[in-house]
Formats: sequence, structure tokens, C-alpha cells
Amino acid sequence: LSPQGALQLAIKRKAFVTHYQPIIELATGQCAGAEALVRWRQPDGSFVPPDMFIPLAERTGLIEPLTDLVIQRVVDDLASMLRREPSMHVAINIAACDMQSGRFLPVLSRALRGAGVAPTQVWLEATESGFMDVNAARATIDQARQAGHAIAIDDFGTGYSSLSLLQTLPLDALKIDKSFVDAIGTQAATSIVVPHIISMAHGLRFRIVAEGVETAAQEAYLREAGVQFVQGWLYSKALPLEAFLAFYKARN
Ligand code: G
Ligand code: G
Ligand code: MN
Ligand code: NA
Repeated sequence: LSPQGALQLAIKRKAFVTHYQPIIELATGQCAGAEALVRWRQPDGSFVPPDMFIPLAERTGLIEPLTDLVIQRVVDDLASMLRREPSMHVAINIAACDMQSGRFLPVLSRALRGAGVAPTQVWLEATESGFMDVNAARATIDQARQAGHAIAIDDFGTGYSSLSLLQTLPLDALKIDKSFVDAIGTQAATSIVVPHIISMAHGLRFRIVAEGVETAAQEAYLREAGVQFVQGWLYSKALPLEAFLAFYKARN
């Protein structure tokens, strides 16, 4: 079986789960919600991480059925989370091609209606490449925001987006890529850029989420700079549903 054939079969068998990485609000220390991260479940119970198969899915057109599976899985999980934690939010990663086409939006709204989950509890995130065709992205963003979703630009600083793109699109949040967080407190050239990204995001009234936070020193810097949300191994890795709910309960 080719890698593509194996992935196709896995999609047919729905052999995917989503784990949840907590997103922490710095002002309160509380958990605001989570980012859903898909894993391919193997017959031996182990999990293949998304960077091992998302690029293949994107190259082969399998990303569309995979996005649909992730949406259904997250919405089902979120429905069960909301029964216990009524203000829970989950962010779903949307691949560039899906962001450009907006094809996933009716799938998402149907899943939400079916599960009785409010669209406001689902955030969307897409990398800069998802916003490259500005007109296509704007149509998707407008529809998604009208439906009640907040939209974040993911891995910010690693792609090719122009600053005018940020000004032009009605985004809600910016996620600072881990490579910039890693540079905090070091002599790396990227560390010079970090305060500028933060002040620009503040100026545009975006919420900011810093990713890949691993040290208390990084957290202190981000807090001082006015970053509201953090995500990273300092708080938690991505967790299976029940473990995430236990984490949430302990923090809130
Ligand atoms: O969990 P991990 O750190 O290995 O995730 C690696 C990357 O895979 C992340 O940068 C994320 O953007 C991407 N990813 C994770 N889950 C999904 C998903 O459900 N859909 C898409 N398109 N990308 C995902
Ligand atoms: O969508 P995105 O590419 O941002 O997905 C988050 C990725 O970053 C996942 O692959 C996750 O496993 C990884 N990650 C999240 N927090 C940390 C962290 O604190 N340290 C490291 N090394 N990786 C992290
Ligand atoms: Mn992401
Ligand atoms: Na990211």
C-alpha cells in the first residue's frame, strides 16, 4: 500500500482522533480552551503526528475528507466538553486550500447544528498561506465570522504574508510562531522582531496567542509585553479528551 493508499484507507476507517493542547489566559492563569491537533491512530494504539501526514493529505486532495473528519470529531468532543464546562472553546486548524475555498463551512455548521453546539465556541486558525489569495480568504472569513467563529492567523511570521494583509482582513487573533518565542531572551536576530509583532497586533486590536512557550522567563516576557494567551509545554502538551478536561477543571 502506498502512503497515499494507507491514508485513504485510514480516512475511510475514520482512524483519527484529536488531542487538545490547553490555551492559558495569562491574566488569570485559567484555561480558556484548547487547540485541536489531529493524530492518526495506528492498529497498535500508537499515534502518528500531523506533520507526518497533513502535507501528504494536502498534496493528494485527501485533506478535504480529513478536514471533514476532524470537524466531526472536534464538534462531538466539544459537545461532551460543554456539558461539563459551558464556556469551553476549541480552535480547529484549517488547511490553506480549505481556507481559500471555504468548502468546510457548511460541513462545520451542519455538524454544530447536529450536536447542538454554538458556533461561538469554535475558533478557526489558518497559516499565512491560507490568506494568500486575499479575496478568496476574505469571503471565507466574512462567512465564518457571520456564523460566529473567531479567526486566527497561525504560525505568524514564518510565511510570506505582507503586513497589509493583516490590515486588510478582518481577523480576530494572531498566533506568534514558536520560533519567535524560542528567540526571546537570546541574541538571535528573530528576538528583535518579537516586540514589533506584539505591538503591531495590539495596534490592530488582535488577540495574541504565543505558541511553544517552554520557560518561565518566556512567560514573564510575554506577560510584560501584554500578550493575553499562551500555549506550550510549560503548561501542557496536547492531551486526550478526558485528560484535557481534568486539566481544565484543575485550572479553572
Ligand atoms: O501536534 P503537532 O505539534 O505535531 O502538529 C503539527 C502541525 O500540524 C501543527 O502546526 C498544525 O498546524 C497541524 N495540524 C494539527 N492538526 C491539524 C488538523 O486537524 N488539520 C490541519 N490542516 N492541520 C493540523
Ligand atoms: O498548529 P501548530 O503548528 O501551531 O501546532 C502546534 C505544534 O507545536 C504541535 O506540533 C505541537 O506538538 C507543538 N508544540 C506545542 N507546544 C510546544 C512546545 O512548548 N514545545 C515544542 N517543542 N513544541 C510544541
Ligand atoms: Mn495551529
Ligand atoms: Na501554530
